[in-house]
Amino acid sequence: MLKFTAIAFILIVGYSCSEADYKLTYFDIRGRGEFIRFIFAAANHKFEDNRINPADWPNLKASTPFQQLPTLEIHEDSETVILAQSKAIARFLADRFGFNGENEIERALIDMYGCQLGDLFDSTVGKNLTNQQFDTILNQNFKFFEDRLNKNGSGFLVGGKISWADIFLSQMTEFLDKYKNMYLDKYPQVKALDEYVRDLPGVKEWIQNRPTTPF
Ligand SMILES: N[C@@H](CCC(=O)N[C@@H](CS)C(=O)NCC(=O)O)C(=O)O
Repeated sequence: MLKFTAIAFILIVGYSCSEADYKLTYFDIRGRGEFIRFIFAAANHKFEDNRINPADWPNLKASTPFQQLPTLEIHEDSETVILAQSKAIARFLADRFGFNGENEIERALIDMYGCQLGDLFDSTVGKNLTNQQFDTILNQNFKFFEDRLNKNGSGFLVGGKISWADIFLSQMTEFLDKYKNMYLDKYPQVKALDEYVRDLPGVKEWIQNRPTTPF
């Protein structure tokens, strides 16, 4: 009887704790996928980094929810869920891994900053801006985040611990390439946050081992 109970317990616990498998599908670039890869890295959580060849995209496109990438396949308890929209994916993983604040207000602020960073990506990366337009947009954004970090005082954008918005901000600085230091030297709080994120053991390891891509 004892043996039976023990086996049943193991089965029930094993079933209810079955771990999810994650497959992130994106192109072989950092683009809109890298901050999601950073979230996995910061959480030290493994995932399948499925980088598709542009030649395979036309065939795959129709099978994605909005005919765009990234997508995240979640395999859990013999079910598969497919998420699209990079920020929805980020929020979901942030909830899972503890990067989404402590209450509704914190989550709303994290969301607001994450959306702003998404807009910053849309208005700059791959856009044909003049140097002056680029400089104005970046300084406006960095100044905003520098002020938030100063006001919050914990080194993070919201509350007392790291959130997906902090991770997103750090990852976005990579798009500045060789101009990164030139900008970040003017915004010491943003620079310190960026260094903190890149120094997390999982992120550090990810950056050392990830594929090298031009952007
Ligand atoms: N709002 C979407 C935008 C996704 C998006 O624009 N994906 C681009 C790559 S960065 C794409 O799939 N392009 C290929 C296509 O539209 O055919 C998100 O944040 O995930």
